[in-house]
Amino acid sequence: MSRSRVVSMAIAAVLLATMPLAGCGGKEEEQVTEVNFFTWSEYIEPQVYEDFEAEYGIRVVEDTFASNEDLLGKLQAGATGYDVIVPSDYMVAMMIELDLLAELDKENLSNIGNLAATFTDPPYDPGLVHCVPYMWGTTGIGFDWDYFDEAPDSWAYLFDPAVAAEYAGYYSMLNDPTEAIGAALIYLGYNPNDRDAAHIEEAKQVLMAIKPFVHTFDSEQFEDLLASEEIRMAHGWSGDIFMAQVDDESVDYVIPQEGAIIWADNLCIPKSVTSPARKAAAELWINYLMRPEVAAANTNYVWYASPNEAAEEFIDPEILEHPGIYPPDEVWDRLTWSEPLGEAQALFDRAWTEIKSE
Ligand code: SPD
Repeated sequence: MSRSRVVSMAIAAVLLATMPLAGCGGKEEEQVTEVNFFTWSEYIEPQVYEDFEAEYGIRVVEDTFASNEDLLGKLQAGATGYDVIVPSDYMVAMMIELDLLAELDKENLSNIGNLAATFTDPPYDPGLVHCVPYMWGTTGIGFDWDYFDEAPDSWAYLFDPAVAAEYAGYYSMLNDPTEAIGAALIYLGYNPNDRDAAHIEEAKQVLMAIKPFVHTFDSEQFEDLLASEEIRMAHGWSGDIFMAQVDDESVDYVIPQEGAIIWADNLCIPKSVTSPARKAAAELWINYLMRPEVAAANTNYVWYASPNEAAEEFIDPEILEHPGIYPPDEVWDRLTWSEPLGEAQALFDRAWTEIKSE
């Protein structure tokens, strides 16, 4: 694309984010100076925020959540201040069903063509009407080689009391019902989306049995706990574990042989964003994140796989060729996407409340 075309698209985008207020005869303009971004912790290269503000004069204000369920709870409780949110696949589907997401204006998303074909028509949002994928990864086991002779490549390391007892007090579980109950279901030989009440009860019992061994249920600091060796093993997300490896090279990550959850996190705009100027600014931010260099800078920082094919030439080869980040075909076959559970969601929620409270 020519430089003048890039500049004119940038000007058009800024104009969109500075629109006449409806009903004011076009005399007053709503100046959008901030985009409120509700996302997972440690999910953006900090320089990206600075570069966006320098280019567009719009500051991105970050707030973080620890699980999809926390995000949903906030929106359902009436939070209206967020302009861009980052739900995972199954949660996008649930939010569409609950009418919580705005439709994206593709006119404002000139970079959408950078996405790999695999990610342009996902089952949770066919045709990317409400979201665009940001990062994807897997959920497995992080560990520290200083305390293992072989990789803990089975969920039994977390869930079989006879095995897990050796790591009592030294491992963490994600503070996330879909992930924790899902992993226990896989350990039991079931699908992580199993809706059978008896199977969910079995998974609950597995988690209750190992609860005394668990150092902490945590989704935001497990990578720091691993790097500092306060824990030796963590149920965790691939990229966060590899970020810990940067600080402590004895940290590693394994996808258990029984299988694991694969997921994609997505950029969406809540339906509560009704001002056209605010929505345009949110789309400006989403479009910026899909620039190849920006998408690559984020992947190079967070160690998660990018759905952005055009970014690949800027992604560190060490990441692109990493089997723990871009799993080979034989591992793909063991991965399962989370799905909305419908009425069985209540069974998961009840089991989780009991696990956390008893
Ligand atoms: N530090 C960013 C972690 C993002 C993890 N999102 C994964 C959700 C899978 N259910």
